[in-house]
Amino acid sequence: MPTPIADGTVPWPAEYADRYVAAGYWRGRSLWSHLADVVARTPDAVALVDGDTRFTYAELAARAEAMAAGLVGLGIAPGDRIVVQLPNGWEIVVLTLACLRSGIVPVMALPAHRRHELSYLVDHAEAAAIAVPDVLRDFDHQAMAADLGVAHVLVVGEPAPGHVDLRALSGPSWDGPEPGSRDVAVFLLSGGTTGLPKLIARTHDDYAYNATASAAVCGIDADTVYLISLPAGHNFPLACPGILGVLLAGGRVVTLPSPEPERAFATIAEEGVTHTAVVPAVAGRWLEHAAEHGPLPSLQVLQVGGARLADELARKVRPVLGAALQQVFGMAEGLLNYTRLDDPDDVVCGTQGRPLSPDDEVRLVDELDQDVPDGEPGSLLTRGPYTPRGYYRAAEQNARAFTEDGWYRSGDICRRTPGGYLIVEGRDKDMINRGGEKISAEEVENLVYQLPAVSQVAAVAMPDPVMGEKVCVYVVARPGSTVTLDEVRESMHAAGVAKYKLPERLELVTELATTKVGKIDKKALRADVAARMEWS
Ligand code: OOB
Repeated sequence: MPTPIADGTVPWPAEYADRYVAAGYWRGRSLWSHLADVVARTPDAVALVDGDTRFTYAELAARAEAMAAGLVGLGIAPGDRIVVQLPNGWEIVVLTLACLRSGIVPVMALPAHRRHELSYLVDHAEAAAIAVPDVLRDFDHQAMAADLGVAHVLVVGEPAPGHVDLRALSGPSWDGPEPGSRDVAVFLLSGGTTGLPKLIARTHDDYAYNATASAAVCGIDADTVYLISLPAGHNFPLACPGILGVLLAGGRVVTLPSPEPERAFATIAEEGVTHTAVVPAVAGRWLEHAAEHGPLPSLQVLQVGGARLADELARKVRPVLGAALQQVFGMAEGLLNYTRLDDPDDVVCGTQGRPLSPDDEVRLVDELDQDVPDGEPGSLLTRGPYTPRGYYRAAEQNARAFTEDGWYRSGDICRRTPGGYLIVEGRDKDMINRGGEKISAEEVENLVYQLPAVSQVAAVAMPDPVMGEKVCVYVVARPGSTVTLDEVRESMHAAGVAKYKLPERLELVTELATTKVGKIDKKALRADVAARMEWS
């Protein structure tokens, strides 16, 4: 029997929960029940578009209910976990909704993940099942999944013997109870600062608020056509407002497997897409594409977040794409900041927004956790109605990542403007942000230490004009040995690590600079690699 989820979560203290209920943020209902309202109101409106596949709200709900029945029929019980590793398409939407209906909890992995990441997720979540594509971009996900020791492998595509065809999965109608509003709705993955990723348990109450309040500040309604092209397992395209926020507002979700500009522009034009979300690296590519091929007439709002958007790029969005920019500074752990659609240009282009909820608490503090004055950079701490108080089954990490009174230490260094907007200046967490994908330096270092010739290693961010940052490793080799970038990449690849985490530069050095207290001086290494790149 898997551990009951409630044994591994850190609930909000009762006084806060009561306050969030009283303020109307927590509505005491499951995400499914909110969707059911929309289905009842507009059963024939188109809810979901994936290429030639189009589902109305009634069809989408019927599919999700049938899939929920099929999952339960396989013996997967409410409260069990499914690791979801599907590319964008109707299947991931239906599976997620089937989970929200049944109380089975999806663990949102990414298509880029490999054996190293997935085996950890399967173990840590004690997953009963995994959902994968068959072969995607020449990689055999189904074969990988078969080796993970999970009871059920659900496949989009031709299932191998013993595996289940997810698309055909349905069961005799099942009318089990909906999950409770304080139950966990989804597990998101943390951005990665520790050796192993952490799971973030988002409840129905908090995630419904996250999605609906986000939809409100993005101007989402029944006329919205929202394109999802970032991996749907990320919080941003899933619920900020993303798939869930748009469906709960009665709008239309259009999915694409990637934000590649040619196809994205064609889809936006064909489907009359009004809103979409991208990371800065994609915004840059779209701006280049639009400069050559023209703007996107239907697009009203381009949300950009996940990494710092350069002010120069921000200023180009309106004139080049013809859409309003909305900056989003968010985290899977909760807190979301948005610029508002009626904010003046200098706010929209020069800040990363302000908190979504009146009850988001944000502190900017110095090394001693003392508040810094407005205008000064400080480390961001937060609590609020959609920011859980701890990671799932991670007591040791929680002691570091959360203060005793429940503030989440985001590791982001921000300044606050007099108007209450945040500007992200940097970070004090050991993470590399490669085009919005977060890579833990510690995780990379642990993997590089597997090479016998490595005596010492430090992974740091190096600047990259397209991705923003990439991974560079500084390596001290053992006496008489040497280490190459190819060897490092090959060994990580052989360990089944996601490709985006592989270092893209290696500096062989005789020693690593240290700080006064004897820690590796990563700041000095980041400055060193930036300088080396300028010269080369
Ligand atoms: C989003 O979520 P995560 O969990 O992948 O990453 C969170 C981290 C933040 O702590 C910050 O370091 C960075 O990503 N970040 C930004 C940013 N948005 C996120 N840094 C600078 N400027 C921004 N606009 O990335 C995420 C979750 C929900 C909505 C949007 C993004």
